[in-house]
Amino acid sequence: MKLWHCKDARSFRVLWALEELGLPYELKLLPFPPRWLKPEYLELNPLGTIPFFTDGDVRMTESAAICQYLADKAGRLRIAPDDPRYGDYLNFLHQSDATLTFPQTLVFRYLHLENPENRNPKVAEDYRRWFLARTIWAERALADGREWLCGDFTVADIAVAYALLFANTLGHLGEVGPHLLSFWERCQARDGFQRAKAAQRA
Ligand SMILES: N[C@@H](CCC(=O)N[C@@H](CS)C(=O)NCC(=O)O)C(=O)O
Repeated sequence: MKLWHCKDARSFRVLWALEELGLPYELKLLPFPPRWLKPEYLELNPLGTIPFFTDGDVRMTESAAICQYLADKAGRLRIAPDDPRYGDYLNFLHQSDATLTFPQTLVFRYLHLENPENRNPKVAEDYRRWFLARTIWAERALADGREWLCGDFTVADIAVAYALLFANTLGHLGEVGPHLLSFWERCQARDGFQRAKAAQRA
């Protein structure tokens, strides 16, 4: 398996899942954003986005889907379809990017990535509030004292926790709820998380 990755970008979900599952992989580190700084990357992935992941002939570009693929292939860190928590599991997995990271990317874009003349603090502020409002589902799930979103640790925890990593990068982590903040502490303490951080440093 090969993973194209930029430090602390959404591909970190996949890197962390690979480390938690103990799967062998080759890491290809790119500068961010690759579409500008490594234009030849577009020949591999015409979207220009990361992650880009291959496993033999399989080619994938969606971080949450790749985590689901890895957990299913390994038969671990997932909730099986015959388990009553399966719906919750899939919901968190997909919520992680479609509902949580999506507004964060607009904050990032309109505060940092755009050329100065195109930056827009009002858009960034609106989507910062949008993100914070959307964290309520996970915050409430954790309010009963459970350690992980579905009870056991799964790739859905990895996918949702990435939104907290990004919140930290963007400077709004302190505004999420207390249960999510404790969850984020537990995530960072995991060996798999630490190994993924070390892998991207190396
Ligand atoms: N929905 C995709 C989004 C992938 C994506 O947009 N990644 C961002 C980095 S976090 C990216 O590559 N941005 C650079 C660009 O669009 O040029 C996922 O979850 O993997």
